[in-house]
Amino acid sequence: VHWSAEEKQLITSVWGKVNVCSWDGLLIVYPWTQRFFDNFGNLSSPTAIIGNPKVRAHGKKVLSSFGEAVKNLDNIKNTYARLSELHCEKLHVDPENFRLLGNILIIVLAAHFTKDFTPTCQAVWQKLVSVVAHALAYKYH
Ligand code: HEG
Repeated sequence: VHWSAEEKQLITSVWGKVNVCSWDGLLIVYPWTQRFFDNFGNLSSPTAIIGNPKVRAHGKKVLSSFGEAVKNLDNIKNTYARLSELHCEKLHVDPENFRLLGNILIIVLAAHFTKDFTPTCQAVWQKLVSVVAHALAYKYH
């Protein structure tokens, strides 16, 4: 993929300012995604999910890993090669889940930035989450 200077700027400006809670959103909005985390303890309600320290720790891990894409926009596929293998071979996570998470991330950004999350800004974020989901699915077979 090619990123214009404006696109890069829109990505880094938004990412730098937000501390996202998309991981909670994934487990709340798409409850079937909880099946990968049956060792995480209480996920019985939105409040339980938001207050669950294991969910929080994992959300930080995933979102900071997403930050690697922001830092390596021109090399996203290589950045996630090892993680793609891990999610496929060891974790058995259906790659559809990467797309679901991308959508939640965009909704969280829209809710946070409201009017500043313009259609142009959304367009570049749609592109980014789709490139990330594609990179994470790349090593699946
Ligand atoms: Mg994944 C572990 C990144 C989406 C399920 N995920 C991890 C780890 C990272 C990561 C960095 C730790 C790897 C390690 O221990 O070496 N995950 C990551 C990214 C994204 C993503 C960047 C999407 C942007 N993960 C994702 C989704 C699911 C999932 C959507 C399932 C719904 N991840 C998953 C599981 C583990 C990881 C089950 C292992 C958790 C554990 O038991 O510690």
